Amino acid sequence: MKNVLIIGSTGQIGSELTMELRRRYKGDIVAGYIPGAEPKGVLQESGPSVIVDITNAKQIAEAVSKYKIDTIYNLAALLSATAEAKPQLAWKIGVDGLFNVLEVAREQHCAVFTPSSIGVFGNNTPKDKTPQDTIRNPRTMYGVTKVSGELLSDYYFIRFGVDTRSVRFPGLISYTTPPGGGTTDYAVDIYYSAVRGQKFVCPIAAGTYMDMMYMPDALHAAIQLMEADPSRLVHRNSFNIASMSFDPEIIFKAIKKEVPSFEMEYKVDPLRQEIADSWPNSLDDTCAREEWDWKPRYDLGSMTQDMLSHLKEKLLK
Ligand code: AKB
Repeated sequence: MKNVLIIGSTGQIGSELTMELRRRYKGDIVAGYIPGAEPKGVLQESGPSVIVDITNAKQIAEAVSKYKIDTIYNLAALLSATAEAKPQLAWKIGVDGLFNVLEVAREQHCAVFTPSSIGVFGNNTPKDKTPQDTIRNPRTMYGVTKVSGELLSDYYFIRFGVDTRSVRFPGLISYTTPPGGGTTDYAVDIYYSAVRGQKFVCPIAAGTYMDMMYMPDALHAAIQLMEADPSRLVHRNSFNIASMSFDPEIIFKAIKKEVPSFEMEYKVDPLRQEIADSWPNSLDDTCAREEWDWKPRYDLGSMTQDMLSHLKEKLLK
């Protein structure tokens, strides 16, 4: 029996993670949302939901107490490009919000999962096969909030024994809920253009490599880490995880193999390009593999076939 609160349950990760947790666990899997982003359809019908604004500590505490929550998945965040446009709000949600969650977890004895990101790394970090323990000096507000979140989460574990765990997600690709305001969003948008029969206008330059991951692997990583034997964990906040690294040309070619008429042109967005240039080309995820048996299931080819077939169903029905 597990009672779980998902903060940010209607976002890109939350909408799928909530359903996956409901499939796996008995108990209350509670979808936390903010007004204006209410759960709909099966997400709303398949379990309890509650208004939880991460900036409101009282709301978090009341939801945790009401549903006897043992684990919080804290998915509230602004993605990298949006965080540059709204740095104050990004801090308020990413750091002040996390502080609220950790305090409630300390008082009410919950485990906490908070996603980190490849955005914790910056221009001085080794670019290829970026190690687990290395320089974290981002120059974006998104990266600053993610590094702060990693440090704060480790502090709560060391100082108070709160069971905090985290992974550094790469760009996440899914056909369910689109991301918004991220630097890696192009790798989702490109599939929508291919299925709609449109030419894709790519905001990231050819030759820009970033790590990416298919959503089923990302969900599996979060849940597998939270279920991992704590005695094996040398690291906690946060683990490098990886499954594929590509640039726009490589993903374009993988899609064109399935959709021969597909075309792409470039119109580089300077903000997103600057952020992408500061991120690693690829991560070394050896520690995640050794400490909790992380292993991705999808590569670019199998993800592309799955994405295209689901998007055809969704968009062309
Ligand atoms: C973004 O692009 O901001 C995110 C991320 C890699 O953390 N998808």
